[in-house]
Amino acid sequence: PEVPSARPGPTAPVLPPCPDSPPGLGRLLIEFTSPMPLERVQRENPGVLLGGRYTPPDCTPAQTVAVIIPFRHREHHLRYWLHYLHPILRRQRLRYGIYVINQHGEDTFNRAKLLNVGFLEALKEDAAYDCFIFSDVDLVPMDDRNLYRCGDQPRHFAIAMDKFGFRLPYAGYFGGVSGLSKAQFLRINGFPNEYWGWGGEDDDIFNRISLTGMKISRPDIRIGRYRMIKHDRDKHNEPNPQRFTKIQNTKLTMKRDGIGSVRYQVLEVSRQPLFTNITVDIGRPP
Ligand code: UDH
Ligand code: NGS
Repeated sequence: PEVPSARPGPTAPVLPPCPDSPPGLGRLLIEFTSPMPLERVQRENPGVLLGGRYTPPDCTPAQTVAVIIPFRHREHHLRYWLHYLHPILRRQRLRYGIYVINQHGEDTFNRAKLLNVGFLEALKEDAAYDCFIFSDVDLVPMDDRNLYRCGDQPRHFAIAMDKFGFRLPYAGYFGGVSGLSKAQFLRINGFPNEYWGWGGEDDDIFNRISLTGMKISRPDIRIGRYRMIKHDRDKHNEPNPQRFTKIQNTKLTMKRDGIGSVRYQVLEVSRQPLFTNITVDIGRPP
């Protein structure tokens, strides 16, 4: 009998790699004055799949990016964030998913612990995530050349915020929006779980990165510009009086306090059209 030829059967077309420097990026006009109904944002982002997932249709991205947002009672900010960020991330040719980590209840807020939860829960949804971008809900980039990707060092994106006069407030600032590869995140044992209330957790993360011999990478100051949505201080997120002593002790605490020790209970996972909402009980300060 005839030996069948080794011709491959019908397969999906192999897409070229996505560009390192996607075309058409630059300065953006960002404002938070006109109201932003969620229905409008959904209508304007039809290519986004349930849960806030997106894959470029015409190229293969090098990374899969999970964007993690710490959250409680900021629906109004989230609508602006989704309105601006989905088109930006799409233009950046990223494969991504959006995870809003919603702290249940009214106990003291804990930003860094929520980010740890986001890392673990995103990976449960898709083991392909290899890059994690941690973003406050009230920060929108003013230039989409600020690519939401990971590199060979941890990345700080929000380096020139309007509220700081478009400058870094201090050399070791790592707040607002940052990104670590899965390997970088695990190398620092993730983020601290023991910063309840406002302040210091980003400095602790900076210390973890320095103590493990990594260096922060940052975009050009002209590109890393951000607008922050103005807001009053939240309830139940008062400045943490322990933060100054805690950031002196990162070297001791980072071994026991981190992604290896985070305890929490997921109460609900809800796949919305533009994001995955994960409501979580993270407990309360001791
Ligand atoms: N966050 C919430 N809900 C809260 C507290 C914090 O969603 O109740 C999240 C949100 O993603 C926010 C991030 O945590 O962007 C960081 O918290 P933050 O915005 O309170 O921190 P920031 O430094 O503001 O921006 C501190 C209060 C400043 C008051 C200034 C009054 N003019
Ligand atoms: C530092 C805080 C950081 C904070 C930064 C900017 O003092 O957590 O200010 O704050 N560190 C400590 O308190 C130890 S901001 O002006 O955005 O409110 O991110």
